[in-house]
This record gives sequence, C-alpha cells and structure tokens, in this order.
Amino acid sequence: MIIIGEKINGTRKAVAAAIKKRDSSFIQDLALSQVRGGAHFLDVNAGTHPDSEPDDITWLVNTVQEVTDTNLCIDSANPKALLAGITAAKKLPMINSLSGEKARIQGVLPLASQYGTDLVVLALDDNGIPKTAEDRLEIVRRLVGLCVENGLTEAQLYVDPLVTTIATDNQSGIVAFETIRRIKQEFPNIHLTCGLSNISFGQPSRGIINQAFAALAIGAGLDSAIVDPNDRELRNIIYSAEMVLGQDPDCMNFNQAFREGHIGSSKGVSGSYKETISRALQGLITTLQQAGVIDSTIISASDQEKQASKAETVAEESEGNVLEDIVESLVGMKKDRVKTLTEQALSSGTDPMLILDASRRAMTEVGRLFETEEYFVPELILAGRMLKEISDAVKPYLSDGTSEGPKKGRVIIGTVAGDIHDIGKDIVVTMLDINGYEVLDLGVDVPNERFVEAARDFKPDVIGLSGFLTLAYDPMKDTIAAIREENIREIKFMIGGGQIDDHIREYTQADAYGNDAMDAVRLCEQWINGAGK
Ligand code: B12
Repeated sequence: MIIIGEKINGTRKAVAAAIKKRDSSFIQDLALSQVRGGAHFLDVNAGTHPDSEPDDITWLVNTVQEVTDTNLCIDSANPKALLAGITAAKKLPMINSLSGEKARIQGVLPLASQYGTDLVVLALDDNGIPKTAEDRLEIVRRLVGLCVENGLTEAQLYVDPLVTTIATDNQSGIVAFETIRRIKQEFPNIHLTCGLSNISFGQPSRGIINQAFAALAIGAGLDSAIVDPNDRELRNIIYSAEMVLGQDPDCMNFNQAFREGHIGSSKGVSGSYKETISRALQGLITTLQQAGVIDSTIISASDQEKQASKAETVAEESEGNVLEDIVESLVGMKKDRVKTLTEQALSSGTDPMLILDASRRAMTEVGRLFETEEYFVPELILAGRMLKEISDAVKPYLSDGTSEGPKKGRVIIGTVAGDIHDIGKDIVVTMLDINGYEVLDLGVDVPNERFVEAARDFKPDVIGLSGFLTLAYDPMKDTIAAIREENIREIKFMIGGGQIDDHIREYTQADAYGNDAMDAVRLCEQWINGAGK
C-alpha cells in the first residue's frame, strides 16, 4: 500500500497558521511524524490564496526537505503553485491532481507531461462527481487516454475514484468499490488511491467506518491511500487486509511491521530484534576466531556492533565475513541475499561445511526468536526454505566422487511419525551418501510400520531416526522397540535432531545419538567398518 501522508494541508487550521507564521518546526514535526508512521509520499497543500500559494508551496517544500527526503506530492488546483512546488522539490514530486475539468486539463496536464511526474487523476469533470461507477469510469478512460498521449505511463497514474460520505448517500461505498474494481480490471497497471476518511464524514465513530471501508476497498483493488499514516488502527487494517488478500509474500510485511511496532497492540520489539542478530553474529565470530578463520584483531573491541562492522571493513572479502553475512541475512529473513551470499561463498572456495555450520547457528537463533514470539510460523517456514536452498547449493561441493565406489553398508533413515522437519535429516543423508553408504530415505512423518517393513526389505546395518520435536521421542522409542521385536537382524540404531541428547538416547533405547551429520557418518564407520572402535 502506497501511503500518501495527508497532514500538511493548509485547509487545516493549525497548518494554515503555521504557514502564515512561517513556523518551520511545526511543519517539520508533521513531516517527520508521518515519515515515522510509514508515509511513502507527503502531500503538500498550502490551501492559501492563489496569489500567495506559489510562495507558500515553495516555503513548505523547502521546509519539509530540510528534514526528510521522502517523496512529495504537490497538491493544488493552481498550475502556478504546482510549478513552484515542482521547481522547489529536489526529487521529482507527484502532482495532485488532474481531473476532467477543462481548466485542469489545460493547466495541470502540460506540467505533468513536461516534467514526467506521477499524477493523481480524479474521476470528476465540469459536471461534478458522477453518481454511477460507469460514468466515473468514462471520465477516467478519457483522462488516461490523454495522459498516455502526453507521454505518461499508466503506472504513473494514481486514479482517485472519489469517495463521498455514507452519511448522505448509502450507495457511496458501493459506487467507490465498483469504480475501483472496474478501473483495476481495465487498467491493471494504474494505481488506485483515495482520501478514504471522506466515507465517514458527518458520522460518529469515524475510525471504525474508515477501517471497514479500507479493508473492502483494498479487496476491490485500492493500492494507495491519502491518509494519516499515524492512524495505528487503520494501519492494522491495511497490513492485515493485504496479507489475507495474498499480497504479502510469506507474511513478511505484516510480521516485520509488527516487530517494528508499527502495527498490533503491543509496542513492538525492534530493539531486541537488533540485539538478537548481533548476538547470533557474536557467536559465529567467536567460533571463527577459535578456528583461526578470522583474525583475532578484528574482534578485539568489546562492543558487539563495533565488532561486526569492524569485521566488515577490515576483512571485506574474507571467508568469515561472508559467513557472518549469511547468518545475518538468514536471521533477518533476507531470502535473495542468502542465495547470493551462498553462491558467492561457494564460488570463492569457502568450506561448504562452514556454510552449513553458519546456517545452523542462524537456525538456532530463528528457533529462539520463535520461542520468544518475535518470530512466528511464516518465519520458520521461510527459514526452512532458505536453509533448504543452502543445503541444495552446498551438496555438489561436498561430493568427492566416493559415492560412486562400492558401498560400505546400508542405512535407513527417516523423520519419525508426527514430525516433518527434514532439513537436518537431508544433510545426514547427503553426508552418508558421499561417504559411501547406500541410504534409503523414508522421508518425514514415517510411521513405525513403514520402518519395520523397510528394515525387512532393505536389510540395513544401521537405522537412523530423526526428530526435532519433543513429540518425536515416543515415536522414536516405539519404532526402535517395534523393529527389535521383529528380530530381523543385527541393526544398530542412531537418533538425531535439534534437541536430542544422551538422556533421550537412553529413553528411546537407541544405541547412540549424533549432534550433526558427521556424527552419523562416524557412527556408521564405527559400527559397520570397525573404525575408531
Ligand atoms: C525450520 C523449522 C521448521 C520448518 C521445517 C522445514 C523443514 N522442511 O524441515 C517448519 C516451518 C515446517 C517447522 C514446523 C514446525 N516447527 Co519447527 N523449527 C524449525 C527450526 C527453525 C530449524 C530446524 C532446522 O531445520 N534446523 C537446521 C538443521 C540443519 O538443524 P541441525 O539440528 O543442525 O541438524 C543436524 C542434527 O540435528 C543432525 N541430525 C538430524 N537428524 C539426524 C538423525 C540422526 C540419526 C543423526 C545421527 C543426526 C541427525 O544432523 C543435522 C545436520 O548436521 C527449529 C529451531 C531450531 N533451533 O532447530 C524449529 C523447531 C524445531 N520447530 C518447532 C516447532 C514448535 C514447530 C511447529 C510445531 C510450529 C507450529 N506451531 O506449527 C511445527 C511442527 C511441524 C511438525 N509436525 O513437524 C520447535 C520444536 C519445539 C519442541 N521442543 O518440540 C523448534 C525447536 C522451534 C522452537 N524453538 O520452538 N519448523
């Protein structure tokens, strides 16, 4: 949703007074608070007498630009004021607005065309606001045609279907939604915006009405709004509506806005989120330092943030640095960056095991954030997808061709009933495979009976059971008992997964447990080939 902050508007008494007194700090506070609220554009409307409007707009634009470089939307019907605003703006602003009125077509369109600005287009003409969606659409068709003829693209246009109050016409909402829907259908590249609080004018409890209207309008195709960006309840509705309409991939906009305290009823957690990423980095830095991968001088300072940024500048190209970036990006849910960094690390010869180790550390942090309710199921899923991509990318670099030779033994592996975590298990499968074992992977959520059947048919030397949930311990125990009961052959059992330790091993009656994929390989070497006995 493209938010156009509505507050700097001279038709509001306090703003008019500030313009008159040239009270910069009042205007700058308004600008900054809207930027903090998430405004993408700041509407600037002097609302003063046409003679002084160009000067007033110039002053407003300059005043706002002293404190923020947020895009501006110069709002006036007066071409001279618009020109003054465009000239004063450091970045090409949006213009608000063109309509089907003759004077605006003659005065505003040439300016938008000459400077190539984005443009708000109102669905009205010299006869006023049409009653029906069809008549509004007719005006919009004509104006879009004119704009395109004058060199603007459809994507530069923000059509306002015009919202009138429900207090005087109970069809206002319906007509607005219908107009939005039909414009979106006919011109999919055009943005749709509106001053949505108009819907509630003259009514009590305006906020509730605005929120209901916003959700329905977004459903119809609204993708921008001229609103007060600091209206938290409205923000809640906008983020939720976009998410439930499938416009928020992986729910990341919603969850990120929640963490930053922009939405929801709580105050947000941005501070602790930052600390968290810093903590994950610190752990990795210590490990890398101990392993001699990065220079200890890089991390001599005590402050964690200093350490991370110093490491970045001093060891720009180093292995440790790429790994730190992978951890930070994985914990920060930056999917594309994780992919790029992994490819970069692999092509520059970074040990693939170190990449897996860094990812694992990041996953531990993701899990911790999930526990503390800073992350939610979408983050777990996204983290899972990212890690899967990493392990897929790493696999070819792990293989040294040994998997082609004679097999050292047979191993069955699977994630036990009730558990669908398979990333760790897949890494175990890969490591066993490239170390020369014939592996039958039964997948996830594998019932006892399937293990028993496979144990009979495949004749394994070792069975590995994976599980990340506490709920996996009983299925592990039951699976081992069920296979032993069948007395098929001498089979060793190993278990592994996030929380598994010796206590769980004892509970499940497994022969051994492993903390990582190399443990699985070592156990097989020991049991099947007698190594390390
Ligand atoms: C990614 C993830 C998911 C993804 C899984 C995607 C996938 N395809 O695997 C999704 C989103 C699906 C998911 C779902 C859930 N998850 Co989850 N998930 C995680 C997370 C963040 C990472 C797990 C992971 O892949 N780690 C990376 C790998 C590489 O880990 P690893 O341990 O280093 O793996 C090595 C070893 O374990 C070992 N190993 C693994 N298997 C074996 C087997 C043998 C034989 C041996 C020897 C070694 C071995 O080798 C591996 C490679 O070196 C963890 C948090 C964490 N800290 O682990 C939570 C976590 C495991 N999930 C958790 C929860 C609660 C859930 C859900 C219930 C959430 C929900 N409310 O729906 C569901 C459960 C679904 C189900 N029925 O299984 C909890 C479990 C808590 C508990 N004690 O039960 C955790 C710990 C998060 C938390 N801190 O609360 N999750």
